[in-house]
Amino acid sequence: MMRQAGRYLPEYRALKDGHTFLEMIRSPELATEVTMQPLARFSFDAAIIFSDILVVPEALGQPFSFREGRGVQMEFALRSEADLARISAHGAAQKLGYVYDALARTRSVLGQDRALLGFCGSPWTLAAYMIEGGSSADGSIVRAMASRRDPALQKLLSMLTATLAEYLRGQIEAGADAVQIFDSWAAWCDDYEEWSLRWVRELIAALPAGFPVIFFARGRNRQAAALASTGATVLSLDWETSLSDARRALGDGAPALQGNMNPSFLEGEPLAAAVAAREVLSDMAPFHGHIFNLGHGIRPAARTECVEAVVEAVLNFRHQSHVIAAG
Ligand code: 1CP
Repeated sequence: MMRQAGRYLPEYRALKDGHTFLEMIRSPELATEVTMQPLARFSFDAAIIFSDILVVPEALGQPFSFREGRGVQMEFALRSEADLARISAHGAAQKLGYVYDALARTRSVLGQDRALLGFCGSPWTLAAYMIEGGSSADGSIVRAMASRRDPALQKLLSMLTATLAEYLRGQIEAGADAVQIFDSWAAWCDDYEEWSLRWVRELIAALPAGFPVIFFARGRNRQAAALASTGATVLSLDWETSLSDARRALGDGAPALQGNMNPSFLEGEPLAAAVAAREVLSDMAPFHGHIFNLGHGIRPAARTECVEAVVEAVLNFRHQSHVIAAG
């Protein structure tokens, strides 16, 4: 599940009492421990490495911290070609050795029956953080740069794409079984093909042929065919659209679809959560190529009883469909 670690688990909160988030992601031992926490509780069949998309801007020379309350703050904002001199792609992917170490460590304790996911932000989404100078309500600055076709934005996207390609290849070498690309601020992109999709396509093309890539583009679920044109193996969709509608729009075959239960069901009653999970599964039962997941990250208010109920519902559903298939 996306963002499977985090504040909904008491054991995560306990670890966080003694360490900052940044300490935890920079320590391969702690990152492995946090990655494994939900796996010890629940029968998930994949783990996503505990890290953050913002480690890449940091490796390029633009550190980040957390704002009081909510959101992230970059140490400075990139606004012009002159500002680009403050960052450098040189050796950036090598500075992320702690992520590769965490992946290798996690791979060795995870067991062969569970998949390990690496990840990164999309070039556009990372550029948005770097240009806005942190979390933003509307992305107005990066949007304006795109609409005037600012060469600084083009250069930044190109630099990010090259660095991300090296970074993902490092993750794959370290043992990731698949990688997920998060385009969380896809909705801010007025010409989506020009400023995001073509860079994602270039990034995917730079990975080993056939390596599984999952693409998540928040707010773009209705454009599944455009998302598929990146060459992604799997599209991760939220609950904005039904998976079966997306499947029908795409036709049979690749890409597979991941999703898309609304995570707010994890904050209510376990029975209702199980019903919601079965609805997603039934919707996709007539089709091949579905990976059950939440439609977005798990939130701090999620109840472990609800997560448990959802996992059970998924396992039982799978079992039933196998029985039906066998009969
Ligand atoms: O304890 C805490 O409060 C830290 C919360 C937290 C966590 C658990 C942050 C801060 N990052 C993470 C880990 C994380 N982030 C993972 C690892 C998997 C896991 O822990 O289960 C992943 C895959 C991410 C991805 C991520 N980080 C995205 C893309 C996914 C999405 O939600 O759209 C984004 C946009 C970020 C930036 C980020 N990191 C953290 C926060 C609070 C934010 C969002 C800031 C904003 O709203 O702009």
